[in-house]
Amino acid sequence: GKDKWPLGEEKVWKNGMRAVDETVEDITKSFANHVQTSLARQPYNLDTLGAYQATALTARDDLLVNWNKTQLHYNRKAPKRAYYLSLEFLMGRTLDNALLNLGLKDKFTDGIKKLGFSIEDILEQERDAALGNGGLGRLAACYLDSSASQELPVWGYGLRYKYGIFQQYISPEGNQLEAPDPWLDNQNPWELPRLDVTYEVRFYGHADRMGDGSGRAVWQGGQEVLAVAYDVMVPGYATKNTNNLRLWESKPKRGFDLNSFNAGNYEGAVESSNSAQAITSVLYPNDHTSCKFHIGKELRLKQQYFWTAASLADILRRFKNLGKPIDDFPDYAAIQLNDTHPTLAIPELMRILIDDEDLTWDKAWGIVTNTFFYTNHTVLPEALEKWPVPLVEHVLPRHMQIIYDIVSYLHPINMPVINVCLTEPVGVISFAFICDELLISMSGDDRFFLQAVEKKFPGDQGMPKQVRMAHLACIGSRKVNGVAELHSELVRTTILKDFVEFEGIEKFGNVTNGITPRRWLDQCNPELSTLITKTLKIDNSVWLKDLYKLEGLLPFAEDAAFRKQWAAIKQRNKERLAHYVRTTLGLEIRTDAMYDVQIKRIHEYKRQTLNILGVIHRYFALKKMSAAEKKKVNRKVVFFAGKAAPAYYIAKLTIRLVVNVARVINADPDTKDYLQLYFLPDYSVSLAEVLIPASDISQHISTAGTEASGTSNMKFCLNGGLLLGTVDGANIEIAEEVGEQNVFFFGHLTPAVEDLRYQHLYQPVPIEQKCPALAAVINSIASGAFGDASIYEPLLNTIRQSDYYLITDDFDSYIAALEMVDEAYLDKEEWIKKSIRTTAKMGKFSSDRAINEYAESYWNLEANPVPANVD
Ligand code: GLS
Repeated sequence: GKDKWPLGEEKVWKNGMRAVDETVEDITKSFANHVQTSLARQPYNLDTLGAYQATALTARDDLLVNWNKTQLHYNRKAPKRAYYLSLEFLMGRTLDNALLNLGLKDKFTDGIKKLGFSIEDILEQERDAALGNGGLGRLAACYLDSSASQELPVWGYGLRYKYGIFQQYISPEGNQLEAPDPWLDNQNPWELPRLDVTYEVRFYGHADRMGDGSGRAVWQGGQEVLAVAYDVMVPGYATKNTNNLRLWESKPKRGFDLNSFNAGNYEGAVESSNSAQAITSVLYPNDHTSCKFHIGKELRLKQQYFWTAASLADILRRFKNLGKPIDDFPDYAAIQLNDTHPTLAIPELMRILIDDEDLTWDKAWGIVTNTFFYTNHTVLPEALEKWPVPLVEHVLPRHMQIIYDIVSYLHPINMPVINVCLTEPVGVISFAFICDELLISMSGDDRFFLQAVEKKFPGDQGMPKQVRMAHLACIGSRKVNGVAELHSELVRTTILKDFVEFEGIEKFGNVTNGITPRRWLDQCNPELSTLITKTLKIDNSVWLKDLYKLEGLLPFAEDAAFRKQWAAIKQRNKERLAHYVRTTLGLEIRTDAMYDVQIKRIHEYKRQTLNILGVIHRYFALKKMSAAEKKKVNRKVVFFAGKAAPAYYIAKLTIRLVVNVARVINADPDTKDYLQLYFLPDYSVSLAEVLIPASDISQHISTAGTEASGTSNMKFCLNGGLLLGTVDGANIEIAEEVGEQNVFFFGHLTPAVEDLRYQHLYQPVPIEQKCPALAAVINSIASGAFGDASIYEPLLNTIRQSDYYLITDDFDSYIAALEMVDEAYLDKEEWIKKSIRTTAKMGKFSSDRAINEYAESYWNLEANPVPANVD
């Protein structure tokens, strides 16, 4: 009886309900209507931005029709749902994806043309939603797309940052400059404010145990802020199912503090409101949430708790509406922790179950450990999140009690052992190490914090213990997984080794990452998508939902006419990229060259340094060649793009080196016809969509064992770009699928890495001796070939000294691999065959496959299509 029409006549209601636009005329009517009413503008002076807004509002109405039906259907059926908690959702643009998933792209294109605009121009107006740093946030976005497309009831929960990832500018000297990204300034048609859905979230105060042996406590006082929901529709591809991404915004609980105001303290009154708003104001710009950069960032801890508390409250409210006993909670909700950022959800659910729901500890722990699932995304030791105990105690006193209780509950006898596992003194990563980094790379805030800590706890001893979030996430979850086979094995054998022993190997699995073929092939490479559909002779909605169907392309590698079309599309994609560079940067780049691309966050472990040193090596080799010799070489354009964390000094120096090498090379008449180099500023999802389809070869060259998976490697290969990489992350599984003859591998393997690092420290060999080719390159930089040499000293020293990332060990094999790439490219027909075969074998890397693995093996979740006739 709950969903009866509220008042009046059913027929009248039904008549008034909007349907998804079906005809071109429906679309143009809705567009004109939005111009007139929602935008309050006149058609005669409508600019392209206005046209984008009207288009977006029209598409949004269509999404909302399906979104409402999905809610209704799920409310009636009450299936188990999964919740994906991610601090980052790197969505990029929405309009094109919405039109594709709705199946309305052609009709919108027509209608918009009739109204005097072009769909391409309109799509270009949209600003990226860049609420993420890189791979981890983009993975979350791909998983949302796949969940809806696979008709799985999966809801996302995140934060509605006012500022997304910073915008990157490059100064004339080659320095990265950061500017804020106020992405909401032009209004965001893709979100629905739900001002009625709010929760109160508490910080600080005090937690008093009841003292009745129940373990319960009362937490009160402190600061209370309000979480307000904003909903973002997530349409599935070729289905009505439209899921929801709920983002929280923080607001003061009371507009402002009336008491302070009446006492004449106006500033004090406004301050509390500012401090509440600050919580969701900015995305932290660090990939690999490194404790080096985060140490003691109270605001980040508050972000994490604010978001997990609001999300859990919302999930529990939805569950309670079902009227089931609390013990059944894990049958109705699976909560996926995307990295350790939402780990506080574990003590938070314990708190609710014990303090509010009055459950025994055993019962509560049983529910918690059947509800959560944890995905680890990195094994880099400096990137594992840790929070100082005094800080957690201060901000979340009740949660700190619960964390201690978890420790003693699990292993009352072995408590000291586990205690060391869950919390550890900072001294384990030596204070001196952190300090060294600080002197060069920390921002002011962090330095003050550390100085204060150092004053309070001089030296290494007695530093505050830290809560290790990966350990807490692991013990509080039903299952734990890594994101590629090698990485999952490293999780089991390194960072969570002790837990495998305690809890059994069955708890630890692998789900290799995936990417959505809708955005990363159909949308970004429409010509290739059309060719594939024509060639496979099946509807694109078939292969875009079952990517293994691409195998049908294999025989066409032998078909010369097909190869010609394949190559022509790559060529046009290069021209599209060249056009982008011309119009945005005013630079002319050749299109009759091999395009070699490395685009990702700038990080030492990803080794952009290896790439730029390789470029310099090639440059000097070219300089030595005669004109006749040069004619035989492969023309090449090398592209870099990526942001550096604002406090990551070495990464910023790497950008500076690339920019200055580019300046020299691109201006050198001896070589510029054979080698060009570009650093494209402000890397984003939208820029990736232009770069990836144009690439012949892309570089994924992390030190073995450091890149958990990588996902852009999959995107390049899906678009027929070949892969040059190390035996790391998902590169390995890509090679397994496409065949080793179609990838270019080089470098030392994971098991060798530790010994090599040891040798660097205790049996160092001078670079001149170990790797003369590299020494020559380094010396050229050090002698000023690319501008003021002293600037690059700290960067060069990372290689000359401990060379933690094995540049000196891998350089020669890297150069050899580049030469193999050149050789292979000279045989054009063979190269195109490799390209076709690569695309054909990428079925495994659809995020549909990955999300189904989570649904089946982890969440126990079933597909639940919204029927055609819900109303
Ligand atoms: C990351 C890893 O570094 C990537 O290798 C991985 O593809 C991605 C998604 O699983 O997660 N971990 C991280 O902290 N940032 C990433 O991009």
